[in-house]
Amino acid sequence: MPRKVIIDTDPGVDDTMAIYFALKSPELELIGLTTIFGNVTTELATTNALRLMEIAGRTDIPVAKGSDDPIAVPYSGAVPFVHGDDGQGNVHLPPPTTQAVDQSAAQFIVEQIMSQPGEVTLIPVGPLTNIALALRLEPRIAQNVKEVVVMGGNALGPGNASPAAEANIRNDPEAADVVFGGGVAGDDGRAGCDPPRLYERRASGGIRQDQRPADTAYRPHRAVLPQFFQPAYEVGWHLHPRFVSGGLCD
Ligand SMILES: [Ca+2]
Repeated sequence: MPRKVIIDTDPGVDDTMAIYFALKSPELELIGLTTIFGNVTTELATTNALRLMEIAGRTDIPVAKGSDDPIAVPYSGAVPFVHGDDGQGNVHLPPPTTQAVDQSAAQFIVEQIMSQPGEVTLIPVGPLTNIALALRLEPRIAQNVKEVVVMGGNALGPGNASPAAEANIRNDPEAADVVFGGGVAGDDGRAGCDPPRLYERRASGGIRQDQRPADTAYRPHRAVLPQFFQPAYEVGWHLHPRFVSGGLCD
């Protein structure tokens, strides 16, 4: 039985890879995308998410639009130098013909988790705003979600958004505070351990050194390619815990 997952996303070339990785993984059933600001505005993230489902021929998978702003402050703006003006590497594909569902991302997350208790895994690969809003809307999702696999946080290495901060947490630290303090625990009780697991490896130089040639190839966008792979790493870690080695929690 494949695991049901919701990817909360701000596509983003990197998140695009993660979403398609999930779609092609028989171990997972992608039951929805929820969108959030980050690489691009929430509006553009929603446009991109809808288009990705159309390209994949999976318009049966609902897309729910998320919050336009962090919990406490206005959105600081897109970062087109990373993923292009369109968030997809400046490929400027036609707009989607489908629309987001008539539910907010937080409402969608709550409905899915509460209607399928213990079955739904959240994979947020952007700021944690939607997850925090869902927790505020229905705190019991903390006990009814199967697992939350977060791409965020920076425990042991330099940040990618400041000398110390990782972008997804930095883009809404108040939301991260709500989520990490919200009583969400995985079925093995190791909630909060996974971002350090990833970032310890990144900080060790393993990922950066491995991907250096590709990083150079992507220089027109001045991107750091390992960041493009990290959301896919999140999905991969969920499939196979040893997909990413090392970490604080072993
Ligand atoms: Ca992302």
